[in-house]
Amino acid sequence: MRVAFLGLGIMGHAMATNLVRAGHEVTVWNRTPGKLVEGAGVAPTPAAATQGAEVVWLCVSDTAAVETILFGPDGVEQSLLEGMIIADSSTISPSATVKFAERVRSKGAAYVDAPMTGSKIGAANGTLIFMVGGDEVTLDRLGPLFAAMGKKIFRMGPIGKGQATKLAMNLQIALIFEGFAEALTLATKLGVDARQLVSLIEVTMVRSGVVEYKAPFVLQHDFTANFPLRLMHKDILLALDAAKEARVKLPGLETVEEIYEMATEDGHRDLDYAATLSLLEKWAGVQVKGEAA
Ligand code: NA7
Repeated sequence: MRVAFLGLGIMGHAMATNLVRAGHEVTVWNRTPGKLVEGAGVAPTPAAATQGAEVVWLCVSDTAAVETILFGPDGVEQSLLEGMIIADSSTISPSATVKFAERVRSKGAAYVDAPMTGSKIGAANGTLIFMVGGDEVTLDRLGPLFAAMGKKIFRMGPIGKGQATKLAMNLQIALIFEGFAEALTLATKLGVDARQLVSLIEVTMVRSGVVEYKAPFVLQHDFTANFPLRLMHKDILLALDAAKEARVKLPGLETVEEIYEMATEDGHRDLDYAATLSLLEKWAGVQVKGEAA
């Protein structure tokens, strides 16, 4: 298929690369020029990338970025034709998604929200899991593209439900990790070996995919960004906004949001969200290591 891929960050670059590898005709665009994908064409603007495309796939930071790319000067809308499909893999506001889709549909184009999970490794290996909102006919047309980038698609309902699901998923990741980080901090302060604690977690009902994935990095204090803290913070704020719109109270997430805010003030925004542990360590006056502090 002819695909315009807009946004070549950690996730987008790997996704566009997998589309090229699967034989699709890809044209890329990135706000900051100079990012390339081997085997793909490069366009100077979103509007130029969209010309002649069957599908426009977005993967950028936030709601404002998606809005600018779609509807700003030189945006996708300038070149949008009937029958085109816009798929958005950024994690953004569900209610804004519905509004964007309505505007796109007024031009006869289709819209799908397709956020994903699987992190940088899943994007590189083509094993992402997509949670999607949109109609089934459109999703069927996108089948070959999903297959090139991921291993599973969950259709969660009409437009916006993919984003709503993603917020509910990341809410859990943030809270589960916070529980793990607080447990490690307390245990270390009380003289328990962190590595031993992790070994115990792994064989009990306390275990989780989040801990399994993060523990090796955390025990080595390796906070290189797999999923940057600034993006998890953005998702927490999106979830709190969505909760406010829907009149839902999320007290646990509200507290965790404050920790992300303080971690940001401490200069950790571009590290992995696991760096929120640093704040707990600072408050407790300990450092979580492989052995008791
Ligand atoms: P990254 O690696 O931070 O990449 C973000 C991308 O978004 C990158 O290409 C940015 O372009 C682009 N971006 C950010 N703001 C804008 C605006 N205003 N206009 C156009 N393009 C913009 O994020 P990931 O790849 O890890 O994640 C992407 C999404 O998937 C995000 O929603 C996650 O929560 C899930 P730049 O190179 O900075 O010019």
